[in-house]
Amino acid sequence: MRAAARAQPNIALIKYWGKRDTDRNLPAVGSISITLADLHTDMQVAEDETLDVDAFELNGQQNAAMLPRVSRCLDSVAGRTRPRLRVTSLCNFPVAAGLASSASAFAALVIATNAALGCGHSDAALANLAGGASGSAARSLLGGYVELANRDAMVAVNTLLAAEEWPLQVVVAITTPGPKPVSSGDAMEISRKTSPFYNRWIEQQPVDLNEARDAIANRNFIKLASVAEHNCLKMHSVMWGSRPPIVYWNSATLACMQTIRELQSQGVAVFFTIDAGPQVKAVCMPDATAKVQQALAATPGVTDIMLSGLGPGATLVPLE
Ligand code: 2P0
Repeated sequence: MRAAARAQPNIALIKYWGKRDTDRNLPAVGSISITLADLHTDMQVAEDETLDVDAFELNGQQNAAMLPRVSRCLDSVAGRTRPRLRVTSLCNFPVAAGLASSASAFAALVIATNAALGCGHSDAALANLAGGASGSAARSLLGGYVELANRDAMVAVNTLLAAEEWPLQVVVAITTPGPKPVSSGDAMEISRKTSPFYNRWIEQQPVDLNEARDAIANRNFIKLASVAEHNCLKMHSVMWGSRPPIVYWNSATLACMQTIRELQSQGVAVFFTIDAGPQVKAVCMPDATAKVQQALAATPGVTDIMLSGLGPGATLVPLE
């Protein structure tokens, strides 16, 4: 009645923004992401008869704020008549700051819970359970280049390319370590209800997905860079056009984009992407990593740099 799992966050290159069903947390669009190697969440799930309610500890501290969401995810995996569970999460990167910590957390949580309680869910079912908790979590079940597709009332994830088949690097420039002001779930709903660009965003997504899928299949960096930056800026345009506006960027976010533009003009193989937070993720060819890291570290407002290659999907790990 105990199991542990490790999952890595993923970075969307073609973004998920918008829900077509908030109750089941179904995304309004498909998306394509890369799973990271060097950032991770370790999640342990253990039955504990002494508890009256579930317990959730994040990085050594009880976390009451996240507990309802964790308990809902446990219910969805193991049913409401399940025993009370003690959930312990260790995350080696900042949480709730636009670094996809909910993706790695919920991917690891469904895998560990399924194993701890012997629920016997299929991989396809686990993707829907992870996605039900956090849309992007379904993608962290798999490694490398991952596509999430909408299929009727379900999501389905599949690997487009394994990490080692095109081992790009990611340099993350941290510009503010704190949590974000508006959760991405709330922000998506504001966009759906108020942004004049929302419907066009949904309509155009298949075009970007096709282009990115093709670029990945052919390992065409220039083409992937072009469609990923376009898709990222289009998503942020939807947010900026919302009422109230949703602006996750700060001045350092823009400075990092400028740094990346300068590197590109020197022929460095790098592109940026930005999620629901002010951090900038620079995706680059391996031989460009040192140059990209140096340039971003020297950009005003950057407080920290994290490096990661591409890695595997969520897996069970031995109990400590
Ligand atoms: C993504 N983001 O595709 C997009 C890009 C943020 C910007 O998925 O409401 O935590 O839990 O389903 O997955 C972040 O949102 O949202 C996200 P919920 P999630 O990575």
